[in-house]
Amino acid sequence: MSLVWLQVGQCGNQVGQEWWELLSGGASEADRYPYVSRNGIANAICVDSEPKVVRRVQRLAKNVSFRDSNLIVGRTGRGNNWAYGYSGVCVPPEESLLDRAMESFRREVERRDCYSGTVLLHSLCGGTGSGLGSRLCEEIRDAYPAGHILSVTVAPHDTGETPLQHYNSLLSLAWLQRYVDGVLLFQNDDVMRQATALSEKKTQTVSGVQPAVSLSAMNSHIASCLAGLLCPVQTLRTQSSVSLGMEPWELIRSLCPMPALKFLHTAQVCRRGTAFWDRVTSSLLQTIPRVSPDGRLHHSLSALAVVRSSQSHSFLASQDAVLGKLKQTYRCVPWNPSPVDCWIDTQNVLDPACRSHSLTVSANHSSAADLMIRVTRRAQAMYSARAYLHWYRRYGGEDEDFTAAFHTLHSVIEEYHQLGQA
Ligand SMILES: Nc1nc2c(ncn2[C@@H]2O[C@H](COP(=O)(O)OP(=O)(O)OP(=O)(O)O)[C@@H](O)[C@H]2O)c(=O)[nH]1
Ligand SMILES: [Mg+2]
Repeated sequence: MSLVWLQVGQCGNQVGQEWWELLSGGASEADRYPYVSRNGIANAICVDSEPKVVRRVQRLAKNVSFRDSNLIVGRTGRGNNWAYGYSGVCVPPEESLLDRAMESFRREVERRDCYSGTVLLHSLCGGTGSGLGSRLCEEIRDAYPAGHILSVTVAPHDTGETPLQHYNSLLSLAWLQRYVDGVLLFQNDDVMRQATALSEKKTQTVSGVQPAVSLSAMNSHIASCLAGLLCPVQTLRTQSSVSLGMEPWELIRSLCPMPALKFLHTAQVCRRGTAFWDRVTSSLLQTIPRVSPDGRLHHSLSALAVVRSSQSHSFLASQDAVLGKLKQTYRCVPWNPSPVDCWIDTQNVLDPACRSHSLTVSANHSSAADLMIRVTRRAQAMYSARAYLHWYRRYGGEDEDFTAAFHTLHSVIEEYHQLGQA
């Protein structure tokens, strides 16, 4: 057991809730093992500045329980203000979420045979998820420099959430670039499209009526992508079939070989019945962004395909063709000698009771630069007008935080653009 799972803020905890539901819904003990101890206790810490969501996670969890000392809640939210969440300001001070979270974290690390790293779930623009999430990355990196940090980050809808969403996203993205090793980036507009497509498919066969997609359906899609990538796979088991729970760290090793580029785009297709892998691959490839709004072709540094299916033998027959198609459509850089890694498991943890199969692909992909361009442009326009800055100053936010964050994101954008010029 090597991992600590950390859910921060409303979004982090709600996505986490779907994740625990998925793991409880039929995953074998071996598939749950890196995340749930043999005594049924989740290796997780849940933090939020308001009590409601964490309490719901605890109430709804089936076949999994949480240590009471790892449920860390405050009394009031952080008002969608990154600086409020980051500062750790708390009244009374002894209830500091930051100190309590770090103390629980330390105790969790001590329970590990060998601590290898943290998976952190949070949003980019809520005060707690973005601000406290950023601060926790920094503190954990400082206290446990040898451990990995994999962030699972939800970016807001493109427009219409809060006036502070661009500032918060700017600062959180910059902190992630500095302190974590890999970022599984889910953008709410994209997640909503995918979840809508899935629910249309399901209900067409039942009633032909198109349902509105719920937050829970969106979170369930994110959790399904996470399980596709992070649950144990046969490929990484030892010869005696033991899982060491190395999937999150092997994912980082495979997808983020260069510290300058660490933002990952994930897509997934799950089907029942006989597996036709070329069709599954084509369906998945239809969902990935190929061109940026200013007409640049997207490129990838590396990609990882995870196949989960009782029909994995049929995948072996078409493996070369599938990986070739992924390499071509993700436009992997020519100088990476083995850009597409592939892991296989002989069961589909996403739908274990049925004859089903899934393909999940995560890629270090230049579409992340599109988000960063939107965020930096809008944040820059507000920053030049000095709009809302007093809200950040009130909690210790400084001009330097903003200017350094702009600089960091401009460099990342530039690095992603360079991929296309190789
Ligand atoms: N996909 C998804 N996005 C969510 C969910 N809850 C909130 N968000 C998004 O997260 C952002 C708001 O962050 P929250 O997580 O609600 O905020 P918080 O971390 O609790 O911070 P404060 O409430 O400001 O203290 C917005 O972009 C929302 O669209 C969720 O359950 N699923
Ligand atoms: Mg909140």
